[in-house]
Amino acid sequence: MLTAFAGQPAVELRAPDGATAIVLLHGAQVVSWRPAGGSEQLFLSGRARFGSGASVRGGMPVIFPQFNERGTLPRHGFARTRAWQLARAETAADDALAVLQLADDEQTRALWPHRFALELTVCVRDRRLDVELAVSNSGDSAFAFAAALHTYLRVEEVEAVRLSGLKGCRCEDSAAGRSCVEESDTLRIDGEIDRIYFGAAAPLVLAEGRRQLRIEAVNFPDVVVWNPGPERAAAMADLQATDFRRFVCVEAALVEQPVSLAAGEQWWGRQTLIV
Ligand code: TA6
Repeated sequence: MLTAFAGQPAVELRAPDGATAIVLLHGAQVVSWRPAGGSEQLFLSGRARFGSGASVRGGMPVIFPQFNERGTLPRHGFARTRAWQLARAETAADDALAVLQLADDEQTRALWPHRFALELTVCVRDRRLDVELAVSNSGDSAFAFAAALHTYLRVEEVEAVRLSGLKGCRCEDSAAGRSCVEESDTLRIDGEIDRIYFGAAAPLVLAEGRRQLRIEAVNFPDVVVWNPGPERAAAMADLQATDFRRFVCVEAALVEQPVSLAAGEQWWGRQTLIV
């Protein structure tokens, strides 16, 4: 159902079992997910900026075709700052889903000279959220891209969180500027963290007290874990100083080896969250 969220066009998904999600057309950004019988699972900053050209701080920004500053495009590419089209929204017997689309136009081609079509499918049911990104090359020459679902997971207190499933993964510690290998079974977030874990195969589990969130990904080989910590958060205009305590980003990502798509080819990747 089309609705408004923070004054912006959005689609609200409501499964028959009570699970809900809200997706902004701007950026095709999921900004809310409540599993059936549960509470909000995504963090959205009270100081988030909305509207034309904005990157909305929180929810699940879609990163495409560039990750962070690994290229010449604006940081994290342009998909998160563009208006997408709602192609379809429907409620079935046991789920609700929406499909949003973005295609190249003069502005994207001025930044990145390729013809593409993106489709984001968001599906809620019971205690799970599935988000699938499909990328098609609609032009006549190949292109390579990076992508991520930059998920802001809401937590009560970030220092109480434990993230498991990354042990043994090679990583790049962007905050410290060095390569690393994850040694711990359960990662704690006790300050700024900005790491890319490569080839993370296992499902991850984010635990906080008795709450557990399972994070699965298909075709997103990398995982980014980010929290700005107190100093960086204080310097960010679209976060309150203490907000770094209320989230950790665990991102399904395709960073180390961009995917190359020949003309007419398609790729897809999916992230599933289950409480
Ligand atoms: O995914 C982690 C990261 O790339 C960090 O380096 C951090 O700066 C963050 O994304 C947020 O980026 P943004 O452009 O949304 O401020």
